[in-house]
Amino acid sequence: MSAPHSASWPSVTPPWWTTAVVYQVYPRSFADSDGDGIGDLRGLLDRLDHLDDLGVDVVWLSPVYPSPQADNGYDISDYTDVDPVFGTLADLDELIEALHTRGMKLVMDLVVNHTSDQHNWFAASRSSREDPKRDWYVWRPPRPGTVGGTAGAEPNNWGSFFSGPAWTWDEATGEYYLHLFSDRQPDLDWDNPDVRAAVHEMMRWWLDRGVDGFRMDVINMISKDPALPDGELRDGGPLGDGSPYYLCGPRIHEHLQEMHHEVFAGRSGLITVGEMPGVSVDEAVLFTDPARAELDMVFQFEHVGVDHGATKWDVRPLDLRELKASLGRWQEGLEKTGWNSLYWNNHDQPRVVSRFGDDGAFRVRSATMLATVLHLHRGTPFVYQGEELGMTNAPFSSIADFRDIESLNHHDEAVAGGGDPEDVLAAMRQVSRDNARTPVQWDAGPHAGFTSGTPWLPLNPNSREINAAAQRDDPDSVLAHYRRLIALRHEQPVVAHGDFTMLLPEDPDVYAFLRRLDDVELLVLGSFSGERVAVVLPEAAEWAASVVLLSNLPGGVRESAELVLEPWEARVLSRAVGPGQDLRGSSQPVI
Ligand code: TEU
Repeated sequence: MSAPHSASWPSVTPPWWTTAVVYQVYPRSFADSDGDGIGDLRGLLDRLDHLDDLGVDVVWLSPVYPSPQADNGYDISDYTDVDPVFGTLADLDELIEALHTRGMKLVMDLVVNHTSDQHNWFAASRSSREDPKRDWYVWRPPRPGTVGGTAGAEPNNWGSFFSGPAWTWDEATGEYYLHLFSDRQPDLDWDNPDVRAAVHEMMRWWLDRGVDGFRMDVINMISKDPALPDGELRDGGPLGDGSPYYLCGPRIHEHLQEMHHEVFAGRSGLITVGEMPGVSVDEAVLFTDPARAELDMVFQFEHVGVDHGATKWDVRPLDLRELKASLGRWQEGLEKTGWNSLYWNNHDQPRVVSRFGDDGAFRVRSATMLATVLHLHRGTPFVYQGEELGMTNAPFSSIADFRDIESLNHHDEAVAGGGDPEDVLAAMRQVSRDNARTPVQWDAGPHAGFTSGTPWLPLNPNSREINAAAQRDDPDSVLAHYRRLIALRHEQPVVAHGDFTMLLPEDPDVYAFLRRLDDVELLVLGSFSGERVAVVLPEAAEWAASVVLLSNLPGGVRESAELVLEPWEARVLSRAVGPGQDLRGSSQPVI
């Protein structure tokens, strides 16, 4: 077999993470060892066999740092310790070692656009205008001619991600502080070199402790336009969209290059991924160009916005053509330089089988189809806990079932603004982040084996049917299919490094593409339909003698030359191509 090559690394061996699969653990909902109803590190340590068995290479751990938990740990009050609700630093050290012993790596969540309002830094900063840490955060006086603390006196009109203005008035010191998320999450001022140095030092401390990299929370928001201009008004309301002034702001590349130099340079075996709402393909190329030494990959948001209307709460039906156009554009844009991450799910997104699949009659089939399509793209796939079991959205019955700050604030705001509470709840059932956060379903027992106590968020009642124990030895399970997909990436260089060509962009039901590396070509087909569909491929004849590498039909691989797909079928075909043939199998030589 020829050595894998890649356009991004033409003359060197591609980095290890180009063939890796990452598994995200949201610790609160993963496994509870002590019966308090909240998952913890010892719970995770007890379940490492599950990850080993799946075959993943990396675990990304959502925040376990001390936190008042206003945003489930994305509000950190101490960057160099572990919250007692999750365990101790010693437990974390044990986790690092246990993962390393099993050949897996650990990625920590780095949340440094903001801290908790309970962080010492913010306590000092808000203590007085003269405090040395005052300018570690973004403080501003009221808008000229207004009285601080009254409506409209905010320094600008930006809205926050979690409803309401992005500014909170501090009566004691007579200024406002900026928070792009909740008022419990004040934004750090990255223009201040002391802030940057403190973050770099903390990151080195974790790497020295043995962690293998970071997933960087909203890292494209750290550089703000220093003028903090008003944004365009949203829907006629008083709040404006500040995103042009804080997404990929003026010093973002400088900050990331400095971070790379201060933290990562001279170390090896690491992985960095920057979470970047609103990032464009062109920006992503810059962030992930190895020659620029910024990040290894980014999480972009375009493909998880295809079913959004004016906001995420206005859900639109999926148009498969839009999804293909988006993911295809990212494949193409990062083909020569840079690298993609691939994901359907994380702790902020509704469950993909409920969102883009059919979580009723075709749950297993559609979950495995979606997994196949995603994992056969070029990039590093991320699996979110429970996705490998085909876990679904939850049937929340009332507002009392929700816990997420974004959902609760949205509900209050929408209902106060005259929205029908039933309509507001209906949208929340579809898109609330709590859908992703119901506890992992380990077995058919009480609380699905997640806890012996009362779970912090109700379990999905379908845990009796959908759980890990039921799937472990079933070759037709979603779990077994994820195992096969992960193995395929490890074993077949074409999956990790092959070129990507989208086919049938206008087909409303079929997702089809080619992958090609040297003399191997794959045809990947996925049906997004509950009916049988014919795949009308001009090149169909060339695939008549191909091998079925992977299928999601019961019984697995089967003979299948006819290009008709069963409901929600996924099929990966493989064929050998001569060196003189181009991607579409014509006899023209490749230039
Ligand atoms: O999320 C970034 C982000 O933009 C979120 O607002 C996300 O897009 C939103 O939930 C979708 O509606 C990160 C974390 O992943 C999220 O859990 C945190 O709440 C947020 O940052 C603040 O740290």
